[in-house]
Amino acid sequence: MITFIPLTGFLGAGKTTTMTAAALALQEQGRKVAVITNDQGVELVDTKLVRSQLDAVAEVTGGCFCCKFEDLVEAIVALVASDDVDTVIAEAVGSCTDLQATVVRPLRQYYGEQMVVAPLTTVVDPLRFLAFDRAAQRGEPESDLSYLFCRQLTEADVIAVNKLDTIKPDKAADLLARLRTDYPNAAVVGYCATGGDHLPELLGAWGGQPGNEAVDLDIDYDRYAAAEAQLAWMNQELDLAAVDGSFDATAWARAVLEHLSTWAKDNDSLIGHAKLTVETGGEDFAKLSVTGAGEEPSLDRAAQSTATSARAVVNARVACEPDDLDRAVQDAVTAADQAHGVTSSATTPVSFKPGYPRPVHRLAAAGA
Ligand SMILES: Nc1nc2c(ncn2[C@@H]2O[C@H](COP(=O)(O)OP(=O)(O)OP(=O)(O)O)[C@@H](O)[C@H]2O)c(=O)[nH]1
Ligand SMILES: [Mg+2]
Repeated sequence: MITFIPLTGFLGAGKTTTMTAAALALQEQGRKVAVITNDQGVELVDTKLVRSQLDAVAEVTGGCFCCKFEDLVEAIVALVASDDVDTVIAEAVGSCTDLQATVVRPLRQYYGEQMVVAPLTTVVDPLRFLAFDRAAQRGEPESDLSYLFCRQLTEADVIAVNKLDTIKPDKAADLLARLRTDYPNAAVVGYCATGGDHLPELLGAWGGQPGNEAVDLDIDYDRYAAAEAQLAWMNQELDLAAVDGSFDATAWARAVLEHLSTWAKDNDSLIGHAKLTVETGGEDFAKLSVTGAGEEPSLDRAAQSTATSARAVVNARVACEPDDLDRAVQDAVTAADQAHGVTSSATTPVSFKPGYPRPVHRLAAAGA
């Protein structure tokens, strides 16, 4: 019997970081853990980063778990068969919701003899929560993105409040208390995936009872689809070459994301998550992210050496029109090229908007 641990949560909340940290911690305890990343595109920054830290990694690409349910099952089966795995942690696309009905229940119902499905865990960035909350306090009508964010919280069996290092301890305590009151069906855990603080509490919560197993989520698919479609989606590859000698790939990546972050702030466009890897040859690569308009990029991995040539991959979800995101990234790349002595050429286009979510299965709670 294997254990399957499903993670959901808004873009950039820290699902990949949590999944990796949890996998390493569980491996220390003697478990054999694999992870599954998931995105609409095929060239995933998340997969690249996780593969540098873990052996057993699979990806479901070209759609979310609910629309690619059979691909998810195939990925689990293949991991278990080839790597002798006993635990699989999987992160859903950050703009996805209704996973109790479309993924968790179908897995329990159709594959319950082969796997135990752990409580559905929604990873939350406290600053994102507080930003949506401030808009509500100001009396603004609930945006579709805020609606989506709220559905992800409502269906959680475990609310995993990550990035506790980014807010003051008294604010963190208030937030956890408030979430416990507002979402009484969920176990609420605060932790820090990058530093590891309180991670054991999250692992412990995965052994608990799923409080929302028997509850149907009240969800309006038109609003959910509208929220998903607000976020243009980019997966772009670029070939980079130094104009003269070599260049600093980490600094180039930082310049691209800084430029994009500033553009998003000036245009009042929410950044869900913009992430970038730059491979400089062999196993060496840089990876940076930005998860809010106007925010500084965070460095997840620096390149070890300067490069004469490199290959970059950009994955971005930003609330704007796809053409605008294309132009913004192009401008950001041009600025970074000029600042760091690089010529670059994009080898793949372009941004798009995701279609209407059409889950393969959608099961009501037993007895509902
Ligand atoms: N300060 C801080 N940053 C964190 C923490 N956990 C994750 N991050 C950073 O947040 C950024 C996004 O993290 P990811 O793990 O990629 O987030 P995600 O939810 O998988 O993002 P998507 O898959 O794009 O939805 C990265 O730069 C991480 O390093 C944390 O505990 N503290
Ligand atoms: Mg991720």
